[in-house]
Amino acid sequence: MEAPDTGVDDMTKLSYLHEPAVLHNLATRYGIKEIYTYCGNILIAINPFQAISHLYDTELMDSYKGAQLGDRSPHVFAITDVAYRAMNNEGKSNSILVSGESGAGKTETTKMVMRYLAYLGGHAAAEARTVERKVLESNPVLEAFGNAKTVRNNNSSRFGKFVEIQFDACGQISGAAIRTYLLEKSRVCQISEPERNYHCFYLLCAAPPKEIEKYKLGDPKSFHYLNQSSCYELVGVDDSHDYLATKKAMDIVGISVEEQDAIFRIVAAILHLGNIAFALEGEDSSVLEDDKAKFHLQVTAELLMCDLEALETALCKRNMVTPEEVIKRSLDPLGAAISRDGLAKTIYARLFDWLVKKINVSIGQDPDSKCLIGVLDIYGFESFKTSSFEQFCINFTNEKLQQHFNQKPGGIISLLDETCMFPKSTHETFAQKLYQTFKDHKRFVKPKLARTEFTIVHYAGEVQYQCDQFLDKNKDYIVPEHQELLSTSKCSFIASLFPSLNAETPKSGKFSSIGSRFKLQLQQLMDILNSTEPHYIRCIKPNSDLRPEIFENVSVLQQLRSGGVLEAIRVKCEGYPTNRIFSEFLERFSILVPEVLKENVEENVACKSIMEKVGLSNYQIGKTKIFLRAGQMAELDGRKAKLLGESAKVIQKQVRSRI
Ligand code: AOV
Ligand code: MG
Repeated sequence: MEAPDTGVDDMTKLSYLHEPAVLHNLATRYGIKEIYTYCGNILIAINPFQAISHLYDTELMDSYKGAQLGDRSPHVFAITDVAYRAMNNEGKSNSILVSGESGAGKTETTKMVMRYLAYLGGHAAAEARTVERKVLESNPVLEAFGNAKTVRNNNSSRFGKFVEIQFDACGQISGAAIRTYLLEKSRVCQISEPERNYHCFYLLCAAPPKEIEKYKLGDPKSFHYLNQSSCYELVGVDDSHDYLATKKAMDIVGISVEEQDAIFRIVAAILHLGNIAFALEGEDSSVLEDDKAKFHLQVTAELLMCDLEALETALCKRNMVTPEEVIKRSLDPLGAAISRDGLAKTIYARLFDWLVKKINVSIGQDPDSKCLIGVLDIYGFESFKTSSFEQFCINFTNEKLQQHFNQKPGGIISLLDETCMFPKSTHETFAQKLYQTFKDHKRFVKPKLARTEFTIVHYAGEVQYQCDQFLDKNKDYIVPEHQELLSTSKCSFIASLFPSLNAETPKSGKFSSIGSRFKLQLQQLMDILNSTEPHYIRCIKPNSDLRPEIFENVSVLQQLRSGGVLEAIRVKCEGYPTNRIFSEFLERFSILVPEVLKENVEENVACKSIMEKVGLSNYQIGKTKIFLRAGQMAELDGRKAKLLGESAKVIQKQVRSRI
């Protein structure tokens, strides 16, 4: 209801639908800690940057269960409830798409969606390792290894995630699958002020003394992979507490004590590996810089359970294969450092993939599940001082979700692949090709004076990309010497991360494109999403200081515009918010006019008859679908419920209360 001091809870109810009114409404509500507002059936969530008491209590969950959207104040539980009910009633998969820029609150919102689904579809058993507990506890595990502090967010997701929660015929959670997308590997070796590396490194450095001793750790400041930035601690985060919490979550998701030991041994090994520094020897060879480097080499070898000399050789030398023999060629110190960083990144990426696989196996899939609810939490749109391949991929994902991508230069990734396959290419030649190919594209800009930079006008703003590492970062490649070294590790866990090369893996030298694989994964994601009924949550970041109670109009407006929210309000008010394919519509409502099925009538005519019988007009019949005005679906549902009679309702209620 419209009340001057609290704003309206659905913006389609605003008397004046212009930008200032929308903004004023959101600001008013934010001021009284009403962070959720509807815009038709889209939920807008403005990050409070503070805990709001009782906002996610169990009592509150109770009150949203089965409530119609709009009956209670806007909430992420309400949207989730709608999705869950739609799935149960229509037997169709639904998805909840959470979007917004970096730090807007996607991950936190997603967790609440998952918590509510676990509440609705959870098992009564007091057992600790139920499917839903495992699904929920997968979050802290993946965050420890895949999240990090960035300029934009202290807990920024550096991978995309799509969680598919499967339900059985009674609406109970029966399985889940977690798909992840392109983890930012470069962060393992390279961070800049005031960011941090992945949380797990700091957690481990804050572990109990026994672990510190076992893994020969110490002050995070002593590790090259951490001390490139002076940020070690996060306000409000206790790393030693989180270390134990992560281990507990690992327990619940089914990671054994032995596996946990191997995992943290690898994390420690990566830190030691980063401290192996090289110095020039002779003209172009490298040796370990000093005793400190030797110490770290030794610890790394111990932790990875591999041969010390073999490790040193794998870092400092490369095999040159000639028709006659294999020659060992020395790398210079820079080459050796690149080799070392490459090894660290590969190990970390494989560890992350292992975690995801393990969690999936442990949660288990329900092959009989007909319906699922997919929850998408991706990395938010971002632009940094230096934006590289990672930012390109992240923003590409956001574009794709925004469905605006058709207007953007497609084919950048294909061009990159072409360049990568051509042996003499450099980032300069790549940039030149880009300039030539896209010079007339309205979303592509060559910055003045730039030789290796390009700008894309994204839906959420312009981003200038630096090409210099695009080629390297696009190549999925493991140095054969590294592969050989780790596949023979005495630690079976580590060896299993590096299965020996076989016929399936691409032959060494054959180029495999990270960009293309990513693009394919995204296409598959879109295909899944297109087969579901989507529900949208738009997260908004009210200020860039990450502080509570500050609402910056300009930035919020920009997010509303680019996220298509204002556009959506307009369409909703004028248009037809709901549509159904004829066959679905008939399946659901033919009970209202059973004759339509008996007579041999066309589907569209049958749909019309139903609408006439119920006395609804002003709808539209399309080629394959019927388009309904706001409220018409509810009216139809109401009629149907009435018709089904009290007895049917009683049965339904009994079924529901069992769930
Ligand atoms: P993101 O997922 O959208 O960014 P997060 O969900 O990590 O953003 O939110 C950033 C921070 O905002 C969290 O760590 C919380 O401190 C705070 N926050 C967000 N939502 C809430 C809420 N509902 N209640 C209280 N605090 C909240 V990124 O992953 O960077 O795109 O890649
Ligand atoms: Mg996130």
